[in-house]
Amino acid sequence: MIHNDLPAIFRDFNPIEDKMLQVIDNKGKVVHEAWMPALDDKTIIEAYTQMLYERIADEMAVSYQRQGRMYTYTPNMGQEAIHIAAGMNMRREDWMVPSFREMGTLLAKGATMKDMFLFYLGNEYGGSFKDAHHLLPIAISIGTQFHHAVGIGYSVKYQKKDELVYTFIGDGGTSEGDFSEGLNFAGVWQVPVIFTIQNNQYAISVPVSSQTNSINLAVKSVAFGIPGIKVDGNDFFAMYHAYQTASEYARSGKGAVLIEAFTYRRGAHTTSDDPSKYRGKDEEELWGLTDPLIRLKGYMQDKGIWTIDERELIEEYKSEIDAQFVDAENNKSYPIDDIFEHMYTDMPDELKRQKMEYAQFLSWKEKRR
Ligand SMILES: Cc1ncc(C[n+]2csc(CCOP(=O)(O)OP(=O)(O)O)c2C)c(N)n1
Ligand SMILES: [Mg+2]
Repeated sequence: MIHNDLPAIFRDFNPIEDKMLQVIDNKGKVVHEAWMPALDDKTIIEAYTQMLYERIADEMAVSYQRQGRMYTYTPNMGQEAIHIAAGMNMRREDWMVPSFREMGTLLAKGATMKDMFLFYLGNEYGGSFKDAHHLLPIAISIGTQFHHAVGIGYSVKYQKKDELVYTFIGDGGTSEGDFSEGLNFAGVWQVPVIFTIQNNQYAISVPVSSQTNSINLAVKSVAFGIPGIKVDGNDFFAMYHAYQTASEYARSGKGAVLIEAFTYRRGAHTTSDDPSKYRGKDEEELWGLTDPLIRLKGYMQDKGIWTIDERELIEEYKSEIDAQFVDAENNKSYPIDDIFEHMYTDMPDELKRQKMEYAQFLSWKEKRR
């Protein structure tokens, strides 16, 4: 049962009525003052610079892949408002259980671009985020992270710890069994988990209209008895407000929340994908007008609080990110054990066999040199 003293936004934006929480329009003008989160100018500027950093890092990652210096990469362009709003609401003790398209949130949680690059370079050190606190590895198998998230949520609640769990999934991921299993578990046990569906309109080439017959994705929360809300995912203020309210709700012991962040994947699914095969330029241009960076900058310019030389800042970011990439490129080796350990306390025989086979393969390769 959903608690009666539900925060107002969950009533005012009831997903059954297909309403969407929005604070600013495409130009950054405030259209719903009532939902504007109380943030000082410094925090707003900080949010924009974090979004800009993620955008630049993303562009550079695509470029390294195109230069043949990195393997497949999953671009984040267009989804930065979600990532940074989530990151800014997370406390050190909160858990982040990622999917694979939340780079800005990972950075906010203490991962570095070097960690990200190592992951995309196929290095076992990448993606384990050993130096970040309460950050789980990237989950490529769609939906699996939901089980980990609710398991941690259960443990946190059982131990009466003041910790929240944030987890992410894509629109396509909502068709996986793990999605429903995770939400059902969260509803039954009222675990402190904040689920975000990044509805970026596509699962590779499959549009969300072919993914579900529901009026939206937030409405799926109703069946599991947890509050849900659809939010303009390209509106930093709306996302911030949603995360702030959801985290207060979950922290007060009332259980989980489902947020559908309505957004658009402006780039390709991965660097091996060509979106022009399944969507038109017109659609891309229309969504381009809702870009989260343009909107937040519009807001700051209207208010006269954006005085930084952006070109200079971008150059600064670029050289810092490039240094981290070169560092990752030069950090190629890792112990073979790292590939096979960390999953089981006692390694099963099948894994032991694979490890031996791989060691033999490496020594065969070495001899051929
Ligand atoms: C269990 C599983 N099935 C299939 C895939 C291949 N796959 C990788 S990404 C993807 C689409 C995911 O779409 P969505 O959930 O909308 O997330 P997005 O990529 O748009 O962020 C698929 C089918 C996978 N990684 N895992
Ligand atoms: Mg998607």
